[in-house]
This record gives sequence, C-alpha cells and structure tokens, in this order.
Amino acid sequence: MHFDTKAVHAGVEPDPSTGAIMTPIFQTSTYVQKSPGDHQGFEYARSQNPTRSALQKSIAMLENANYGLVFGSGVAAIDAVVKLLKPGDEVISGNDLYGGTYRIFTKIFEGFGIKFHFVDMNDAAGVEQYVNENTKLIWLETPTNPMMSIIDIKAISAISKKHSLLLGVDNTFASPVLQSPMELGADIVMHSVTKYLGGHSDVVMGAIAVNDESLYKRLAFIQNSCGAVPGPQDCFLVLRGIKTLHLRMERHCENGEKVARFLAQHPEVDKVYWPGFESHPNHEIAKEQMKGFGGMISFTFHEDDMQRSFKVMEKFKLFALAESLGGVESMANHPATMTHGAIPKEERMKVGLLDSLIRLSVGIENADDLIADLEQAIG
Ligand code: P1T
Repeated sequence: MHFDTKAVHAGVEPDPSTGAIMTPIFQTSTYVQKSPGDHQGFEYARSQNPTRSALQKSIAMLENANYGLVFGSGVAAIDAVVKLLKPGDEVISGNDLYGGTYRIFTKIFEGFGIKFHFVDMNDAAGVEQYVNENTKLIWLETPTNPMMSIIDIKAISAISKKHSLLLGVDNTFASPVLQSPMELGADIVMHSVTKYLGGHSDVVMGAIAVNDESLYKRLAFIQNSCGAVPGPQDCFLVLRGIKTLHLRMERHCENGEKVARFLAQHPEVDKVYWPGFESHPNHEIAKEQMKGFGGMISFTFHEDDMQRSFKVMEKFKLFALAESLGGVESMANHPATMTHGAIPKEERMKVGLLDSLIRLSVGIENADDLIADLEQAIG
C-alpha cells in the first residue's frame, strides 16, 4: 500500500457498534467485566484503550513496523526506551540532539548508573570506538536538532548489528513520510508526535515503533507499569492529524526549500543549515535515505551576536516565536536559550550551535508571505 493511502486508513476501522467512520474517543478509565477476568480484551484504560490502540496501529504501519506504542510525550517515549537498560549499561548517543533528550539522559538516567557517551554520529568509525562490553544502545536523531546533520542510519546500524546493540532512531524531524529508519536497520523508531505526526500544535505525545515481538513486549510492559500513556482525546486528534501528514509534508518541503534558498542569498545571513543544499556536507546521504529535505532550517548571522538574533525574532509577524516545530504554522526558536538551554555551552559549541543561531519550522502557509516576513525582520 502506498504511504498516502496508509496515512488516510492505517489503524482506523469503522466502529463495530455504530459504523462511525472515525474511531470514537473512548473517554473511559475502566471497562465492566461479567465475571473476574471475563472481559472483551479491555480491563483498565492505562493498560488498553481502543482509541489509543487504533493510533498505535496507525503509527506502526506508517513506520513499516510490526508494533507501535504511544506515550504522554516524546521524552516519555525516550524514558521508556532507556528503562530497557540497567545500572552499569552504556549508551552511545549523538552529540547533536534535542536539549530535553540530553537532559533526561544526563540529569535523570546518569543518576541511575547508566553511562552516556555523546559522540559525532557523522563519523561511524569513531562511534565504534566507544563500544565496549557494557554498551547496549545507540541513540541518534536525523536530521539532528538543531544543526540538521544527516546521519547515515545504514552505516550506524552496521555497527549496532555487529555488536548486537539496539539502535534507536528519533525520526521526529523527518516524519515517516520522508524517512523509514526500520528499512535502514533501526530496531526502535521514536517520534515526538507533538510535531509533524500531530501537526496542528494542539497535542503533546510520543511514540515508539518496533519490529521485534519480545522488544515490543518489554516496552509495552514499561508503558503499562510506568503509566505515561496519553489520553484518548489526544489519540483521536493525532489519528485525525495523520490523515493529512503526506500532504502537509509535501508543502513543508516545498516551503522549506524556498525559505532556505532565500536565506542563503541574504547578505546579512552567514550559514544556512538545510540538507537540500548540494553544499550540505551530508547532502548525498540525505538524497539516499530521505524522500525530501523537510521544512526545518537553522541559520546564523555573520557575527555571533545573540541580541541581533533576538531583535530579528521579536520582529516576526508570521513566524511564531515558540518552542516546538512541525505544526501547520511557521515557528522560530532560539535553541541556545530555549529548546537546548539544558545543554552546557561548551557541548553546544562542539556541534556549532552558536548563541545567534535561529531555528525555523517552516509551516504550510504561502511561501511568499513567509519570505516577506523574514525580509522585514532581518532587514
Ligand atoms: O516535547 P516532547 O513531545 O516530549 O518531545 C521531545 C523531543 C524529542 N525528540 C526531538 C527530536 C524533539 O525535537 C523533541 C521536542 N522538541 C522540541 C520541543 C523543540 O522545539 O525542539
């Protein structure tokens, strides 16, 4: 089945009791049993909810995976993955990643005795040097947040397979429309559903997709035991959002390209980070493993002057100055003080995350209006 058809239909069956074409919002905390243990497959809503089940099936299908699980947020999904590990285990993580992921790794799980190595995932051979007998998981984002590096998933999966490690890929920036990590060797695909999957800036949610049944069972056990499950109304909103994911991504990519090219020719702008440029260091990998270059762009000015960037962001009329991304509306974010504030400056500097860097999530508005907004704000 083609992706577009899956986006519209995956996971959603007409409701058997009424024929409702949309999965109902099963706003219930529990299910009545005839006799203890005699029920219809639903016992308690932390464990199972039909609206959630439909969404989990949908996300699994979009990711070409056998199983899906959704969580109360993207970081709750990451939390569940790390809970597969035990004290003494080690994780090799990309060094260019969402600040909240860095924070949960270092501020929560290091305290439980798990060790994290933050390394440059562009250098696959370098990654292998960190593997030892305690290593259990490799974790990466691609495109990375916020530097838009494209990590070669196949090359990293060759290392994870050689050493029998799990490979987790945060597919948030690409969305399942543009990139299918399962087909490139990932064991776990993770999403901040809050972003492109939800798509309308009205839900906070996370998801995991896996192929292996025993891995699924362990993660489902964690989901139920730790309880970070989303409510049914949020699941409904995401089911609804997914139906237009392919159309939205098409426009995000189209607008992303126009905005990136506008920024690249602007005399005030220094670097523009967008994987569609031939000059992007990972452009060839992007062409190979992605179906489009996405709508996420970061850029800097000639001088690394944070106040200059703040002034530009204050002037935006259409771009909303906000944390988050992937909504229909365009957003601008200042990673150094907002989304990546939890990462120490010396760590940020290693990947080139300057104080002046602005990150854009290009929405699905008219590109001319977006460019006009950038033009008036940058001056
Ligand atoms: O916000 P939450 O749904 O918990 O998702 C966390 C998360 C995980 N992975 C990536 C790549 C992310 O970008 C995020 C959340 N990011 C933002 C809020 C942001 O503006 O970058």
